[in-house]
Amino acid sequence: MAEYREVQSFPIAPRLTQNPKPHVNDSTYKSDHAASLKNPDEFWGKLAREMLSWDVPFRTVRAGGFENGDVAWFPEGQLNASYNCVDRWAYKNPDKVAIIYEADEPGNHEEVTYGQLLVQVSQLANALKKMGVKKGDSVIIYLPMCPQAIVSLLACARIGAVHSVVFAGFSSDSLRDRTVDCEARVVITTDEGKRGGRTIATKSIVDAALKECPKVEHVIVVKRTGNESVQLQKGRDQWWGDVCSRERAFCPPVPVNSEDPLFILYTSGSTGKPKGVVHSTAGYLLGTALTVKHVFDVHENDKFACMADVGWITGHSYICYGPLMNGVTTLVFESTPVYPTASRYWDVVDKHKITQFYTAPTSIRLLRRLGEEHVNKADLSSLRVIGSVGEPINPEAWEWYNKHVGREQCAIVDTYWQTETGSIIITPLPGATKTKPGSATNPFWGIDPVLLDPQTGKEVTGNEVEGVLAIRNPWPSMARTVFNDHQRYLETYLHPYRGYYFTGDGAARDKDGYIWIKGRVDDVLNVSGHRLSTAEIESALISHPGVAEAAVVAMPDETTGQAICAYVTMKGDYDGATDDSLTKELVLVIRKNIGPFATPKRIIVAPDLPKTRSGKIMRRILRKIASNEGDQLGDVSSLADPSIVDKIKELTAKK
Ligand code: 6R9
Repeated sequence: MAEYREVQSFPIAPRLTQNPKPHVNDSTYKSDHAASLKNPDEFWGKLAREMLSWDVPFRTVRAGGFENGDVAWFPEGQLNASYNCVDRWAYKNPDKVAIIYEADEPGNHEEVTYGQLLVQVSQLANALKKMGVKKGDSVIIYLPMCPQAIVSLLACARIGAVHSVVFAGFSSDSLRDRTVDCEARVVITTDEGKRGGRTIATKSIVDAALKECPKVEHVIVVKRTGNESVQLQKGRDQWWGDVCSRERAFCPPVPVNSEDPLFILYTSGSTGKPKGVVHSTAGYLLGTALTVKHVFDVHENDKFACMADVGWITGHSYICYGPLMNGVTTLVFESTPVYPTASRYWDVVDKHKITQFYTAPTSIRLLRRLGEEHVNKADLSSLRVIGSVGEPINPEAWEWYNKHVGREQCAIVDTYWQTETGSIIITPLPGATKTKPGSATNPFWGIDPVLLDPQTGKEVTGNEVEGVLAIRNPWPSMARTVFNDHQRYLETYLHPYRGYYFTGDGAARDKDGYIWIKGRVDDVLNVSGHRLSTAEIESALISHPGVAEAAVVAMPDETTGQAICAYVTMKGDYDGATDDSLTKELVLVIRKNIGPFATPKRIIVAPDLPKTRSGKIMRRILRKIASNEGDQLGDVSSLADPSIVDKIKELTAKK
């Protein structure tokens, strides 16, 4: 624990001691957190009435629990997510900007007001209805960053349909699997995408995927580049513009039950098959609304910029739902931090006078490496709160972020959460929490985190201790199930340690009770904040005809946090490619099966893998070797063939 002891602690940021006054201070944080655990019904009941608009009020605040995985919040209530995100603000102030769309090419930006958003959402919702989409049906959204992505989410929500966004970096195979799994009949995509000056052939990826999705009847295509070679398939595909312009500009929102699903989002777990995490409506909206308001200290005229992609949970909660639930302006950013130059983020903040900025440590590390001159020339005085998410942020990156982006004036919030938690669960609050670089600090309201001994499952109490991170009590925005596989939900989250939600992360509590997240304790990798399962990558590798076995482990990487290192052995009779071209083939296999973002940094062809006598691959040993800790392997004599360790070390050392 020594490493957590002597770090510098930062006081409340100067800009948070001025106007507007922050919503929360140290004493209100503490008393509200205590109240949220002591009287959850009263605490959450009040907030749900204040922050959500209900068609039918709820009577019960909480029902069910962890034992059967039947958690329900506000169960008798009915509401509509798109009404809550759009109509409320459109009626009050139709000209207020809801979305700023910053296109890939600088200089191209568009604004969508709340009034316009209501029309666009309504038209698409009407079109979906005409295609036969009903309450409870799933719709696949395979869109790069564009305002239509937000419109699509909300249009589904408006008619009670369940959206399932597939990140537009996924391959056609991944898209196919997800489309089949959630039984979608409609897919929304673009002709092509634009990112960092490159063109992405989204429509042709959809076409390839749909060859094996017999249930899909309709594809709606947003015209992004207008490339004429992109073809529409007759009877199946239609342009977004054509589909929407035919429709009436108002669609009545369909009230759904609090517990009806709002969306499915696939995420990687410790087995090869991605899980369709299901979020419900009311609890999720409350969690995202409340965290945007308090974790980012959002006020009425703020402009919120979350640089994630809408294909991940961060985009769902902090580009779409959370900011719109607060009626503020949200940024949809199509480009990358380095296009056309490494000052792109800062130019955007400066140009739109962004007040909250939210990104991942991997981008911060990249920009730090590229030099201060890019950030120093921008006027960033509009910023008040800057956030980090996705992986542990190392203190050097935190301090750079604080100094060069926050200019030592802004609150830095290192926010810990997961696809499954729906919204932020461990985080500083800008007006309340003294921060320590690298620590996500304290639980948000309603969250009761504990550290468990991984062997005994007993709570590790007191300070200066470590364990696996679990949550003692249900909270409104937690995922309710895994689509079509409730058993897997129970086995993954609720049954490993009975009575707790298990996060899959290890954590430490320091002398002041602050929480430090240490990373996954399961077979999940975190590359640039993207979650990947080792089993998923291994099964892709094994699909190559020559590969006999594959073992994938993480290796540390200065920019991406972790990088993928794959060890493979070839079948005895394989006489195909040489090492070099084989590596290329294997990269292609992974790109096809998963997507380019899952490309390994290293692929090492080995004569064998370290195995126990019962034939289990010892990934622990490979992990050490890949992390350059090959001298700390301990006793390897129990391996089936201990001599393989030295051979693998040698191969790994060779670049
Ligand atoms: C929101 C999101 C979840 C995993 C999670 C953990 C890691 C996220 C973090 C963090 C340390 C933070 N993680 N935020 N680790 N500090 N502030 O990223 O969701 O893609 O599901 O990933 O990311 O390991 O378990 P998701």
